[in-house]
Amino acid sequence: DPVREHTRTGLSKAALMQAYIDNLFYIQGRFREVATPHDRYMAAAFTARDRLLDRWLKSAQVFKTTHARTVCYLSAEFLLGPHLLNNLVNLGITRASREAATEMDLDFNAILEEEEEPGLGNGGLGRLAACFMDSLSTCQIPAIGYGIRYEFGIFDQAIEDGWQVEKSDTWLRNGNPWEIPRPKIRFPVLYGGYTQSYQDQDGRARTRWVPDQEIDGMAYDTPVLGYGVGNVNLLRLWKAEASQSFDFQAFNVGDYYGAVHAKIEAETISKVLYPNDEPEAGKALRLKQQFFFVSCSLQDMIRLHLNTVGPLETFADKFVVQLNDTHPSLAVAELMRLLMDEQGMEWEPAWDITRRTFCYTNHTLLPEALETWSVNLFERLLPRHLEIVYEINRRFLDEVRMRFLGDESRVARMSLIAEEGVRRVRMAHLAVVGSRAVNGVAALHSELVKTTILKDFHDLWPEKFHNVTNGVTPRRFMVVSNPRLAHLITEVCGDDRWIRDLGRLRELESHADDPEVQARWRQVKTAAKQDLAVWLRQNTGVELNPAVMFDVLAKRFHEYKRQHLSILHVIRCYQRLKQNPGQEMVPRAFVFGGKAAPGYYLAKLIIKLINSVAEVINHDPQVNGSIRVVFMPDFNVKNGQRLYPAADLSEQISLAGKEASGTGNMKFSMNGALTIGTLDGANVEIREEVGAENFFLFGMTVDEVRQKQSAGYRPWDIYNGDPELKADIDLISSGLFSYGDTNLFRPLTDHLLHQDPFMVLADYRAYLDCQERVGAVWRDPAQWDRMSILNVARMGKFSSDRAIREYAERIWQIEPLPVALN
Ligand code: 26R
Repeated sequence: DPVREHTRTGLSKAALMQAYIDNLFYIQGRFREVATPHDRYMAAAFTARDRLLDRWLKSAQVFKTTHARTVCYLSAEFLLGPHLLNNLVNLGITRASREAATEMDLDFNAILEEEEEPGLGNGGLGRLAACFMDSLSTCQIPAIGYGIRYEFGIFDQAIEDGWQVEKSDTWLRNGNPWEIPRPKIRFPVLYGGYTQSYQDQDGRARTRWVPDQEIDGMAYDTPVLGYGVGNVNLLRLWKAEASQSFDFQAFNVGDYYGAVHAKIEAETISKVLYPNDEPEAGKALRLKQQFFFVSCSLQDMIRLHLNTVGPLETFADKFVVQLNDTHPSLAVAELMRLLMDEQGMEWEPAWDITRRTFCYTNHTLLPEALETWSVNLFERLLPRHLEIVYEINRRFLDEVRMRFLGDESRVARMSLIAEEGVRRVRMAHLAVVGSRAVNGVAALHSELVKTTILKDFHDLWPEKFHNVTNGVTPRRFMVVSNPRLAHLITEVCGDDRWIRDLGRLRELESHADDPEVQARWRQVKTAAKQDLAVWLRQNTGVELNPAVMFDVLAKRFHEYKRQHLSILHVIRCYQRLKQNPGQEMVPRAFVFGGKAAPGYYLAKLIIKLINSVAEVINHDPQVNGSIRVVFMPDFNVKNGQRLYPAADLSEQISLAGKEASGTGNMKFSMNGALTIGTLDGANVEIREEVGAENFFLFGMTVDEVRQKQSAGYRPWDIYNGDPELKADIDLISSGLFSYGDTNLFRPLTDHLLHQDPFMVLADYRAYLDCQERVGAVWRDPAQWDRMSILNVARMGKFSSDRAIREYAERIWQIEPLPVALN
């Protein structure tokens, strides 16, 4: 009976309408007549949130009464993306919501557009954490995500005169309806000062840390509902505040200005996300951020444990803590400190608990991205933790010496402290020594972890090393972002069970050659391209024809990802058309997107080059009927959701051995794009799954890269040996794309000709040849559609549900705990 259905929990159209009207009035304080688009969004968001909270409380009850083993996912980044539609999908009420909106004469899509996304991450690593939160809930694994509630997330990117310009992200300005502040869940976090020895009541030698700064972390909770289940997990993000005791003292001694200053300084800690994927030496604030969220999270776990299960001896049975890269690896030292200094435990039992609690995921092989902190800075901020790290190291190196007698160079390589130059703490070593399990994020990457950066550790503890290939959530990246495709798949497969069991997409295989399915498949793709074209016209002024191939490269800008290889291909197409206007060429729209770290000069210059090439090509009537180039500004989750459904070709062209996994590669392929890619990261496994004949492979293998490098790589010789390559680079140097300025792109061209650390020139010819094959297949639409359907049909492995199940079984030893949906 819809009339009696509860306004805050009911799922019918009638209940949703009533809830929306109530929320608009009682929460936003607005009459419908004067409501702004933002008011409407808030009312809709609260309507969804009410329905989450109902399930959340039930989940919390079940987890508490069963003393459920719980995964704690510690991550400095959670790149969540917009919540509203995702939550409606997981609640199963998209249709009812749409109908409710229509009946109230509201523009449903406009309401969705109004949401400002929480961009609390840089790229792959942060988005992976968000996909994992969705899958943990959907797979019914009790979990808490712990991180930082940055007031400013990743910057918004604008393009001005072809250059990237960073604008500050003000996602909290209009309020965040998805979080629940918990002013009473608050922990002190300490920094600085010194340590001293003392004897406790039993006469035992103990260490006391006398810090000189204390701040508070306050919890903000966001409920994360699984798809079609009652399970809701918690994302708990910490905000830094001045500690109340400190505050009080300062005001009392009459130091008003000092007290206000301390407040500002405390709040700085969670103010802004570092927008880099590379460490900056000596950034004390970043180390403070890492310690801040780690300390709050561990204190929270200990509190939860003491309140429910009891003795800390069972801590590692109650919790398993996954470290998302080394950013939270201070947790190893902090848990030791909490157990010993605060809870009175001895070293051995504390170390036993610590080592049974943590697991560590590595996300990068790039030496420059491996975190180290100078011993000086570490000691200044965390003197007690440095002592603990030294003691862990002393005991660990004894173990190494016992195993490898006399091998002192091995001892030096494995030490937690790098001794060459300024002494530094190696965070990856700390994470490995303090963990039960270590994993890479794709099969190739995990092998390289074992044989290169962590080889010595693999020699010592081979059983610690695992692979869990990444995955992405099909809810957000198919159902939410590509409803037309989801609808078609459901119809062809006969039901929508594929959404939670992605292996069921295999049903599509038998329809890959069906002309009727192909036609509808093509219509769906064209409609998505149409949508993207409208957005791009409105936001960049560039017009794209949805009938041409959309060739898309979207990801963070990094030399190793080789966006410049792709732009060389664009320039080649341009020159061929100019030199031979009658030439038959498959028309393409080249779409680029991605942010560069604000201090990464070459990456920003590559963005400028793309925009400069776009400017020339798009304004040249001789070619712009065949090729167009557009740079989508501000590539983020929301814009990604516009891009993935509209791509025909997905560019995954990193130098082999450099991309740990990639996850964009999966998002594109799941939406029916074919991949042109190297044998790198998860591309290897995607190709295995979809079949070599359905994947455009090019480029050197990891071994070939090694051979070329050790033989002495000379890009200059390649340039001189390939007239087309030479002409492409020379065209950049000529100033054609820079209003005659022959110096603008010099740093880039010189770098390519004389260094080329990511071997763009070495793979150039293979890439062009492969692009020819792409063009040839495009000319045969039935062939293309068949390959596209088979790509989607065979992507089941790349659901983050599969990844989470592998973690649960092989690494976490945790079982699903269903929460009933009533
Ligand atoms: C040290 C610090 C400043 C830092 C270094 C590196 C911060 C952030 C990074 C980014 C890394 C860790 C990252 O995002 N790696 C990406 O992780 C994805 C998820 O596993 C992979 O798909 C992707 O290949 C990898 O680059």
